[in-house]
Amino acid sequence: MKITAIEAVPFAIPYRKPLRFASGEVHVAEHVLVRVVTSDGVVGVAEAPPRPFTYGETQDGIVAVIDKIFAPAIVGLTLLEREVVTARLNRTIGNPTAKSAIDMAIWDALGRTLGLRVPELLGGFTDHMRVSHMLGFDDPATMVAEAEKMRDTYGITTFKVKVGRRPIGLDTAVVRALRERFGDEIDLYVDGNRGWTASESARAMKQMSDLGLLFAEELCPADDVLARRWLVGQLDVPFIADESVPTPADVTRESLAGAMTAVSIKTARTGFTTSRRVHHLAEGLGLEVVMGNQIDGQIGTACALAFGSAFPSTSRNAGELSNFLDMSDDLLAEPLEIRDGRLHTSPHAGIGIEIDPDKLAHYRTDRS
Ligand code: MUC
Ligand code: MG
Repeated sequence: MKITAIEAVPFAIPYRKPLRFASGEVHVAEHVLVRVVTSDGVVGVAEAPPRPFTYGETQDGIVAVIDKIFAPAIVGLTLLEREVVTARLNRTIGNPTAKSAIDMAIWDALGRTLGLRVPELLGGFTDHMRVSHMLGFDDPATMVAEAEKMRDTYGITTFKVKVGRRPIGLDTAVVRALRERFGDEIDLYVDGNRGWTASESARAMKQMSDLGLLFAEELCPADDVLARRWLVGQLDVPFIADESVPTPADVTRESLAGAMTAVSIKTARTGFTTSRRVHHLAEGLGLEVVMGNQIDGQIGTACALAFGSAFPSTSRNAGELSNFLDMSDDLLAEPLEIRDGRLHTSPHAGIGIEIDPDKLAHYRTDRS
């Protein structure tokens, strides 16, 4: 069970269509595959998605921090020393997705070594999650057509609509068009990625007050401290904090400040070990939970599903588990399949995924 190597392999897979939102856009999945190799010959895998507009990480930076700092600090530990791993990773500031991919690949290797499934090692609450699809910026007709395709093809009936553009009517028109097209058939919530001010957010939420939204997410910056508290205090739906709470301490701070009433747990940024801490904190503070999407590929989605299915609060709401559908290809030997609006956890040990070696050889960018 000794960790003998940690490998960071950059790869690039184009999106069929880019995802656009208030803080950025993604055209190509330039992620890093992380492999944890053990003395028993077991290999655990996970992926790190660099999101410079959210965490400041880049693909090159993730490879460098793993090769130069994290791998030397962790090789030689066993798979059971996960808290030692976490403590050593946390000696370095930032780099959340690089740390998380290492953590999750270690859990994967542990599950494979023991012949046990990670969802059950984590909590084992259920074997599936309902799926929520994230709709990026476009005009109302195109976004309605995408929702229609997702519902007809995959049975998805929960949609997170990206908002935060100016004028606010651009986005409120989209949400209204979706509600008018689908009526009560679908659930809707909105995510502003800090694009609006607090007063714009308040106005937009008033304009949409008849549209039955489930949540509002990160509509304005948490750094607008008093304005954000003012906004959250007047909303009649839970306000999800996402990129403003990358650590458990941030969740505590923002909750005590009245700046959030729900939390997005993203395994891409808190792995399994720290996501467990965020989950327990949310339970203690009484925050509603949504499993978020870091614009993950299928590897990252399998990780979010493994964690989300493990607990009641993380599996209650639909999880954001479908944006890999916008990618032109992926690395898994057996692709994830969304059916009847649900994803089921893998029956296999560990996270339950296998990398297709031919696909990896094709998409990796560190070898010509
Ligand atoms: C989301 O929920 O915000 C877009 C930016 C980011 O950090 O994550 C995605 C999705
Ligand atoms: Mg968000």
